[in-house]
Amino acid sequence: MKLVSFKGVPVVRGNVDSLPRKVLTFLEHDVELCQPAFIHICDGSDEENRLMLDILIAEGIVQPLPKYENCVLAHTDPRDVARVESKTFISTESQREAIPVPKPGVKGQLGNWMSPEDLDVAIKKRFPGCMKGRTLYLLAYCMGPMGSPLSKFGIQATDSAYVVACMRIMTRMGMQVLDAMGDSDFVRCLHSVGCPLPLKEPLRRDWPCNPDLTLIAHKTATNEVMSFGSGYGGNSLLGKKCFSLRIGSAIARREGWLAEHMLIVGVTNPEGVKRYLVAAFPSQCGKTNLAMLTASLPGYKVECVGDDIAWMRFDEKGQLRAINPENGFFGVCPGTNNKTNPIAMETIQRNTVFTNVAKTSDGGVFWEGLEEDLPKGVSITSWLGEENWQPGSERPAAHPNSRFCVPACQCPTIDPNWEDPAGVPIDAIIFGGRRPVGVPLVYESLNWQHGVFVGATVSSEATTAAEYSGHEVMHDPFSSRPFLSYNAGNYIGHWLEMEKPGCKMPKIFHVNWFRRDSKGKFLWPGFGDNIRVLDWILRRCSDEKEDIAQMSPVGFIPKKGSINMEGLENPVDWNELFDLPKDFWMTEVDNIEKYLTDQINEDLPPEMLKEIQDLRQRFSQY
Ligand code: TSX
Ligand code: MN
Repeated sequence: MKLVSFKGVPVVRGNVDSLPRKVLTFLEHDVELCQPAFIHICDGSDEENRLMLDILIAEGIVQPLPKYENCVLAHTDPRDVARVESKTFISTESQREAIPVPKPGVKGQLGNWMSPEDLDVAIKKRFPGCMKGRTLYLLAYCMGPMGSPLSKFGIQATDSAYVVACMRIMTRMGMQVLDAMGDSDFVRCLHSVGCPLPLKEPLRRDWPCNPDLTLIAHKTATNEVMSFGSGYGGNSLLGKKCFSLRIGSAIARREGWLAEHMLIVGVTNPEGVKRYLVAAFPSQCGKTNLAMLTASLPGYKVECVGDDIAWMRFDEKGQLRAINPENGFFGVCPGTNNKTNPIAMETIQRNTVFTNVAKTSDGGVFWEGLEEDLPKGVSITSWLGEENWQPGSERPAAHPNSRFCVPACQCPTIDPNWEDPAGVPIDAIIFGGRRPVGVPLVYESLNWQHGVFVGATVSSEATTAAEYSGHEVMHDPFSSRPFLSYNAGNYIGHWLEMEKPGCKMPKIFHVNWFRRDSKGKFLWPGFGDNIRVLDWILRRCSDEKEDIAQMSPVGFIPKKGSINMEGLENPVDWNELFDLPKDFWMTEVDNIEKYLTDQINEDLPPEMLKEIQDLRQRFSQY
């Protein structure tokens, strides 16, 4: 074999000479900085994927799962299991571009900023020589369908074969992208696990990472991402949160479109009318479950375009259109089962990379809430390697943030138009949260500006990291708090500016599947029955004006009986579901006002102050 080298580094796979000039410049810089032992230009082929999995198996990072077809299981260092918000930074010239300056004495919650000078220091402390002894994999990928004018290219250099295997699933990656790229621009992504060879200290569970020095940095002005020290999920699969949301929303602001943390689905009613909608929810609200909904109403069908990210822009006719920039699902395992999401269960039977779930002795996977009876004599080994794990054990079988990584095309309900280069037409935008009290099942905003306010004030019940403090309702504007890459005030401003003459503005709704009665019981059955709410929403978007909505202080709510409740297993209490307790809402308005003015302060668009006043006014007369 002829060994070609680049900057003195052997190229073990791929042809450096065939790379577009700009890609070559990028590679040159990263090779000089990181000093890898080998270079591998990824082609995205099945054969290459096999090679990656064989390397990962040999290194003890993944193990095969013989119970399924071409599935593997990875276990990480227990210190590297999730995105780390505190180590995620946006670097811009001025701090105020990236994050608002909170009121004096208030701690900002809307992102972390680093000066370009400090970032340079941080990079010089981490990246020089960080790939010594390792292979630099060069990935060329496309976010969005190949050939779509809405898609964007990315290049990622990484020293993790696990990242190569997952990026191949989550993005369109390989030769076809390099061929299509030509001299186009691309987002520059550099990733290292931060463990040059020889190791300074032994790996834990064979998983290379560097938690002390973990840093995920974004230079939004130049479309660059630099990630160090973590091999997991959003920290390392840079096409996802870093590119599609953080860099993406900064590009979208400049170019006049929206990059949002939203699922996309198509809903067909019994009359055969199909409409698409997008929905944003904070974590733990079942976004992937809604994206893969099995409708409980006869004659309805829900098809999935995406479960996490939507890139949206108005076309020349003024119709909002959306693409899913991703090529796969990176979903949370615990809680996924044949009742909550049978479509996901079917999707993950093949070609899936599982991470941090438990393993069964017959070569399968297991997690909390799988609700599957194990065959006789089959035992469980927990994600931490605890053998013969038993239910009720002190530690969970699977890590709560354990994941499946699977190609979207394997989803049985993937929408036939999911890769349409033009995107799918969007008629409704849904925001939602996990709200145990006060917030009705569904309401519709009064207009676009009020809808933007609804998005800006999204809150959700979340288990707080600290001890057993229980659940607390946390603000999560546009369900994008961890993904904001420019000043949240400007983010709201950008949403307001989307409303333009000639654009058909989609209606904006808010849903809450999680309201509880005084005894703590859920008032709404949720899951497949959510189709009843989607149906009401889409009837509101229809040209046939049905008389199904009434004005309320929060916006339009369904007229009693206008949501189809036929065939529900148990009757629901309509009055409780749509009750708007005045005392709760007066407090809620105060909370919203405090949060927005504390956090966004001088950068809060005055339109939001007007919406706060109006909401308070409507309730004070209620
Ligand atoms: O995903 C959920 N959705 C959306 C489904 C399309 N979950 C799970 C949330 C954790 C990720 C839900 N949980 C939903 C829901 O609509 N609703 C609930 C609350 C709930 C849980 C159980 C029951 C009813 C409501 N009923 C029984 O257990 C019988
Ligand atoms: Mn997400």
